[in-house]
Amino acid sequence: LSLVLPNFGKYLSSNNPLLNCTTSYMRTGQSSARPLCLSHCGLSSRNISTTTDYPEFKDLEEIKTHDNLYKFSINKPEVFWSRLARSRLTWSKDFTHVMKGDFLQGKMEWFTGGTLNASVNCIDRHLKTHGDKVALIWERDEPGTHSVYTYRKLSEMVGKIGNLLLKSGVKPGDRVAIYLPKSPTAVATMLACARIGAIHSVVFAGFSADALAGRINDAQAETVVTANQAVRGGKLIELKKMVDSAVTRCPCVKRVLVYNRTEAKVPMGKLDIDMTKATLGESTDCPVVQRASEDTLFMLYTSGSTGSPKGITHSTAGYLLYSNVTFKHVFDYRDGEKFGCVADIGWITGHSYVLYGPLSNGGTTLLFESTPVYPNAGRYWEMVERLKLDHIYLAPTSLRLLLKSGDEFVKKYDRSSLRKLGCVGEPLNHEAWEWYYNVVGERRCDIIDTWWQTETGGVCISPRPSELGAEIIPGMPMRAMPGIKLGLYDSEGKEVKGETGEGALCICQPWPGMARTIYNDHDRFLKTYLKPVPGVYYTGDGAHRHKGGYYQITGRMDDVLNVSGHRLGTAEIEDALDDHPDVAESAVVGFPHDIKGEGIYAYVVLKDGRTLTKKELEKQLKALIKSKIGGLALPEIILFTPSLPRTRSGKIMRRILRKVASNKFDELGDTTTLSEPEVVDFIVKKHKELT
Ligand code: 6R9
Repeated sequence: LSLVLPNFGKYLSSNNPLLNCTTSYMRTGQSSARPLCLSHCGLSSRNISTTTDYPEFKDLEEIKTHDNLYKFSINKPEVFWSRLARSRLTWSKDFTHVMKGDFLQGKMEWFTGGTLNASVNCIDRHLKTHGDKVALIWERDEPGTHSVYTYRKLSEMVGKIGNLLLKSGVKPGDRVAIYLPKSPTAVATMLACARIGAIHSVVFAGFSADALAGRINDAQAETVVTANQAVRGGKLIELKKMVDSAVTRCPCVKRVLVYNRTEAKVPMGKLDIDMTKATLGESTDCPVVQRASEDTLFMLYTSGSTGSPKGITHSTAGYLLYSNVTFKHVFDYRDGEKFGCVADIGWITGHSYVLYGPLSNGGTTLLFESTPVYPNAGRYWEMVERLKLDHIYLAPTSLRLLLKSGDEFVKKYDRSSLRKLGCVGEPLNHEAWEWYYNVVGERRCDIIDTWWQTETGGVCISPRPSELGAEIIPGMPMRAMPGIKLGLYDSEGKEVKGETGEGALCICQPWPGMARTIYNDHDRFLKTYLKPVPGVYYTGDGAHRHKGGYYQITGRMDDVLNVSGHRLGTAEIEDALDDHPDVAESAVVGFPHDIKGEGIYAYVVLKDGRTLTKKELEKQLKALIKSKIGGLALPEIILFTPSLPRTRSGKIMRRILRKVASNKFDELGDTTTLSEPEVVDFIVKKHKELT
């Protein structure tokens, strides 16, 4: 039964306590949650207008509502996407084919024959009329400090960095690793890569030197761009030191560009180039390299259930179009508004909704360098008041953290500028939804819970866009985006038909924004996404389809953890633990965590004959994880055990480990068939002592 979809049971909504509230509401109709009729939101939920929202369909009589538009997008994807591509993007050469290939062939191509450049679409085409418009608002870590960058200023920065990259020998198709704090320099470097046809690979600056080295080597990047230091929550992070350490293990690296985020002087070696000095003499005018639609715009590493992180690869035209269109319609972004996505540029959310979506729409986008609690839990709301943000887009984990600090931190600031409240990364639980809607948004703003993935390029499920007054139900992203055909599949790979049901969430039709491959490993791409259910894209998430066809995400079905909205593979953490000379083996699972959504729980088996105390070992294991992956992968609990529960054929029973970690002792099931049933009693006893 589980041949097709391993781990199938993991998705069931009952396994995710954060969801229970909403699920039971959906099932029983009880709870304070009610479908919200948001007609009072006026324009924000207006009916579709083909003159203002989608001018590219104004000659089509059949499109009057969002529902019509959705059906049209699914039935005539080529017309739908080609019209949008021609009107929303600027091409140096028009395309000849809209789409080729399918999921069964394992190769999809969009807009072939066409050429374009992403930096031209994000900057140059706005310069003539909008050169003085603010492109970036940089909210620096230091509270109360921000600066603004116009499109013209950004264009000059991109030109200088582009010329520096060219002069240093970077060629089209080369990979450039970017390990920078969220800053205008980071955005300009990404766009400079796009301008000269290089592929950027941004590595989140919270990852360790080892993690960075792994990503540099996998991409064979010759160029690394970093900063002397980063500043986060008032603390200095020695980025350049990390790069120095990483580069000793990366023979492919030929140059390291260093941006000075702080005054601190750092040692500079023979590969290092001071970016500030080196760009001084460069021209602001950088030649544009036109790219074929399917040329790679960027790659971004993300965790999978096995092996090392995968270099998810995105195309130039398809990705750019998808981030452009979803940005405009999911958030109903209007000209002149300030969009505040607080995600780091090291994640896909930062790529699509800090950079490519907003800038390709000529919008004003926020670069938030700090944390939600620095200097206190009022940081977001003080910033909203000072900058008059129209939109905020954040992770549920930060809402769960902030709501614990009380409403005063929110209420003392004026939030009347806010129009839409978005979130992404993990299920938005009921309590956090209510708080976001009632307290932060004063019951005025739509809550936009968006579901998507690094691999999907942009939002695929979201309550908006939708009809006038359409309900928004707490706890679920609800509606498929235009062009996205969703399906649920059972453990045998058969589609779950009917209005309601539960199963593996799949996308049944290609869309332009989807990842094209895993860098240098197309077989892994096919195996992970296209082979589990032949003919559709397999997301790895489970979902529940409710009445009305609304989707609720129930969580990952594989061994991927979602810790504070960050994806982490259990295998990566186990690899780091197993590197310790005293560790014989380990098994890592997730458990429900109030704030992080999921916490990390490590079961560790030690070798015989070690001399260190458990306390000392625990310290060393944590240090090891920090150095191999980064602080975001630190386990909450490490439980030392003489062995792990296994089946008689030797397979680790992760299901049991998860149940113990979640305190579900009465759901352990029959343990008598295990090879050493007594180990379960030991683990339960130890767990109770530790928690
Ligand atoms: C954009 C992003 C993707 C995974 C995804 C799912 C989880 C994202 C969610 C959500 C419930 C939502 N996820 N949005 N779960 N509700 N609105 O987060 O990309 O880092 O690749 O993570 O995050 O499990 O599969 P990424």
